[in-house]
Amino acid sequence: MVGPLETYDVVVVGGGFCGCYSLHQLRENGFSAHLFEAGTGLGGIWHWNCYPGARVDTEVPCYQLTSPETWETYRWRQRFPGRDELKDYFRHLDRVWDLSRDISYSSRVTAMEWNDAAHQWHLQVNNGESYCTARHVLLCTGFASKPYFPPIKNADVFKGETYHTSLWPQNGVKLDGRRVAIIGTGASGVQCIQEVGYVASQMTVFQRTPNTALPMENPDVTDSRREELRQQWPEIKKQMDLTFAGFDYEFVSKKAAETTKEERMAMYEKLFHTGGLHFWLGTYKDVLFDQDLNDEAYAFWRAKTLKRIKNKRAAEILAPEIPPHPFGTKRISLEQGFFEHFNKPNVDIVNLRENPISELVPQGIRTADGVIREFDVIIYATGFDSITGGITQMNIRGASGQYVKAKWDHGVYTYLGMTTSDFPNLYFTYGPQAPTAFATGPSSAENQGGWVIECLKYMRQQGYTRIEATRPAEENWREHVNEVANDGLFPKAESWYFGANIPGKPREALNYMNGWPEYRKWIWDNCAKKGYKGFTLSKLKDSQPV
Ligand code: NA7
Repeated sequence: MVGPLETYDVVVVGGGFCGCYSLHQLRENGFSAHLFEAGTGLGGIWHWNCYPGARVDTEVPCYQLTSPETWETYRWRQRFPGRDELKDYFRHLDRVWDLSRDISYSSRVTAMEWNDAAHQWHLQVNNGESYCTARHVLLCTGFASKPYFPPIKNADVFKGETYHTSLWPQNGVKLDGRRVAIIGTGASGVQCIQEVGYVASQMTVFQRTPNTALPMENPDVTDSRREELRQQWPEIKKQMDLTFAGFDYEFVSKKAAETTKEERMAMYEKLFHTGGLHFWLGTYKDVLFDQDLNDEAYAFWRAKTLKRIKNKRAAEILAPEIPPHPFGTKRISLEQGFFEHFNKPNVDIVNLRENPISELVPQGIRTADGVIREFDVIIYATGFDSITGGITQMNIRGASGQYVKAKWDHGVYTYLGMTTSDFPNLYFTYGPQAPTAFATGPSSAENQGGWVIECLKYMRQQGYTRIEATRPAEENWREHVNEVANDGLFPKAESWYFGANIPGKPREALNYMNGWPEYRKWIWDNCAKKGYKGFTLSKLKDSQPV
């Protein structure tokens, strides 16, 4: 634990990909930096997400940082690494970069206040257990650090055990032979269900919206494949820089509308069997813009999926004839045997659209039809106050005395998805109005963390001690982000991409949906290379610039 009023050039909050990368780069560039991490270890979401089956949906080698000293010596074991492998990767980063010497673990930044006289942030850790100051603060709190519990009536009367997937006990939970309810079928729900389904004596899934999950296809990375990837990595990296989502594959260059149905079916067949997210982010781009083409892609997915579900009632709930939303406009998950679980006699599914949960009772869950189902364990796989929650929950007070939460209560305003006016010298990565939903931790770390560090170097070189986004710049950025997001089928879905998963949250675009190459033009060509256009820079008299 650092002592009271320790002063740093930069405080980094959060020890996931963005935090690790930024801490290392800051130190390499001569800044004094310290990282506060609420968990007991590195990994960010991969520290907290230790529920059964937790696994990343981005494939190796794209899901890694690109500094040679980190990838040259790491041996990935699976195409889509599981949680233990990801934690192991973070231990590797720690070893290679000696990160922990500048990290305080079990240390949550609970409040921050800007001191305009000193051009400094004053930070409070663990509700006043310790304090420090920093000229700059970089929030690397990720897009999913504030878990969401839906307001279920009498939630506290249940006598069994309840868990949220993202707050899962690090030493595990006994589920073998127990009666388990799982609420939610997003990415976490699907992964959890397909593991719990093997061990629970009875598993009931409470689904609100079907998940058009795609087959993961997750072979081990053989020695020869690993060697092949190592040799191809410099080329793969170049390719990743050119793609929409920072993967090593891209949307098909041809428009679906210019193809025959036979061509499209052949393409869909190939993409579907490639596994991963290819059928979503490697398909024809106009599928996400044209309703007829989109319906066709859904019908393809449905036909494939129905073949796997023998139980007719479950099939209609999991893969209904009418799509719940245009295909691909909510986050698609990857699955491994998920649908087959619903063929088992001890697995049931409740369609919450027809039969919502009315309340919890001591022995389990009562649904609107009056039926009580009894459970030993209830698992909330109900997601997060995504993208903004990790920032707004921190009590951050800006130059005018207002809190970020209050500023964003009726709509998010950021400049370039990394800063917000009235909060000088505050930066965030993997957050609102950035490519977040179609990005990965590593791509956000290097693109956005890299930009922030260049900005700090520029300020140091020029003697600036304060930088603040202007209001017009963030108004323009907000307008652009919303304009791009509303062009296509995405707004038709009730998704966290638009804040729709949290009751009362403003409905607006929380992601920049034009992909990394366009985003990079904005942050570099239209801003940094123009002397940080859209920002006001100033100097503190008699101050040592950092
Ligand atoms: P998600 O993807 O937000 O999924 C949350 C799930 O919980 C989803 O199925 C929701 O249904 C369901 N949910 C939310 N509120 C309720 C209520 N009130 N009643 C019933 N069901 C509810 O979170 P995950 O943790 O799975 O994944 C987060 C991201 O991590 C994921 O997108 C990947 O990027 C990785 P809904 O669909 O809203 O009807």
